[in-house]
Amino acid sequence: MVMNWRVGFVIFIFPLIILCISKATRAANLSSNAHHDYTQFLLVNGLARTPPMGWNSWNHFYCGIDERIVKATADALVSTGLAALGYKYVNIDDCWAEGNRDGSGNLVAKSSTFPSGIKALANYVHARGLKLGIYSDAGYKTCSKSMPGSLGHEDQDARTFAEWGVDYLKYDNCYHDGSKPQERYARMGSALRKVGRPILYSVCDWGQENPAQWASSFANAWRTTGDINDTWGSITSNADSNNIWGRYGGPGRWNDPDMLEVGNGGMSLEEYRSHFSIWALMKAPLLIGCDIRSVSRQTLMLLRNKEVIDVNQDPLGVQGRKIRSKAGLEIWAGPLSGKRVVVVLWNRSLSRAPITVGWREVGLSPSTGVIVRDLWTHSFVSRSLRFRLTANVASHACKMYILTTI
Ligand SMILES: *[C@@H]1O[C@H](CO)[C@@H](O)[C@H](O)[C@H]1NC(C)=O
Ligand SMILES: *[C@@H]1O[C@H](CO)[C@@H](O)[C@H](O)[C@H]1NC(C)=O
Ligand SMILES: CC(=O)N[C@H]1CO[C@H](CO)[C@@H](O)[C@@H]1O
Repeated sequence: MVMNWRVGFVIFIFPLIILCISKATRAANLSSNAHHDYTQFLLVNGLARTPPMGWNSWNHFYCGIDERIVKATADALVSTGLAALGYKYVNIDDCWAEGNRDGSGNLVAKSSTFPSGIKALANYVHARGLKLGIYSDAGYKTCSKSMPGSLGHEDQDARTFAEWGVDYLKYDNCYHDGSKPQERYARMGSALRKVGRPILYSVCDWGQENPAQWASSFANAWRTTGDINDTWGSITSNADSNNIWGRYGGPGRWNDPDMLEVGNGGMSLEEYRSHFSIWALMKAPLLIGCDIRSVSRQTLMLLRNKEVIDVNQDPLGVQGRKIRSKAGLEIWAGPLSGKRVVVVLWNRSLSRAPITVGWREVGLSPSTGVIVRDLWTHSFVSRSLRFRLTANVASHACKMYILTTI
């Protein structure tokens, strides 16, 4: 099934738009899940059936990376148990290559920081049951300006990545020629399809020109936002921007509000808990952005919450969304497999307050008895609750539940 993005647009996106327009005119009805009909449309590479999970170097290290750090991170993913929970992509971001291509026009790993080369690194990572991701740019230089981008070298670079055993490409948007991202990103998508190795393709054009509307025929994920940073303002703003495109995500193709900041030190524990919970509910890629070699117990407690990870990796693959918001009171919810519903009560304001969610607003019949599971206390709140649930939520904190009708 090889197709260019225009054909993809007509076959996949156009019906989705019609579906969205017709759905948007109705009240939220989470049990009516027309999206489910589209889960068969995985990309031809078959990847990202559920949102990708792993680690990326940028949020903590920026350009300060080398092969020692990447190897130690791979080891730490295994020793902390994170790898066994699904965090399997070890992704190198910007600054891994020499400033110039070699005589044949190939990208070359930077000899001062990656002296053994990327293929050796891929072997190292693969030997631990993990996968290696790399980074390039749909322009002439990457954003750091320290290495070449792939614009005009798409086929050659895709072949290089495949030869090295790369499993994932994050493709950035700096220093391009002014042409449309639709064209520049489709070109790399088509190059990757030809190399005979499944490479997860992650579009990073910062949401420009609404990639949700055109990237899903050739990419496994696309950024919906500008770069995240380690602040409350950034995670709330990225969550809201990503929320707009909820109906376009699904198995094989995900909205991406950017990599996790959990553990980088700029936010409180409760703020990081909210960040992780909402990213999981939105079916965002869960790419850890802290230094796993020295990760704290508290950070591990968040990142290793299997009940929350299971929401993110749920086979139904429907992005949860904001269903109510008033005076900092927010309810986010979405359907899960097995006719279950995930709910996050999120208090974005400055003091503790009660938040109530009614069964009707999440698509459940009001008088139905519901089993309520708290995913952060790992306990059952009730095994037969009717009508509604109320919780006291501290400032900037959240509660996360799965509702199962009896
Ligand atoms: C939600 O959708 C389901 C399935 O299409 C339907 O049976 C149910 O009546 C709908 N509920 C509401 C409240 O619209
Ligand atoms: C962090 O992100 C927020 C929201 O996008 C933005 O307003 C702010 O300027 C950013 N801060 C830094 C230091 O980049
Ligand atoms: C979601 C929610 O209940 N938010 C509350 C947080 O606290 C402030 C101040 O008490 C309330 O006004 C919000 O409604």
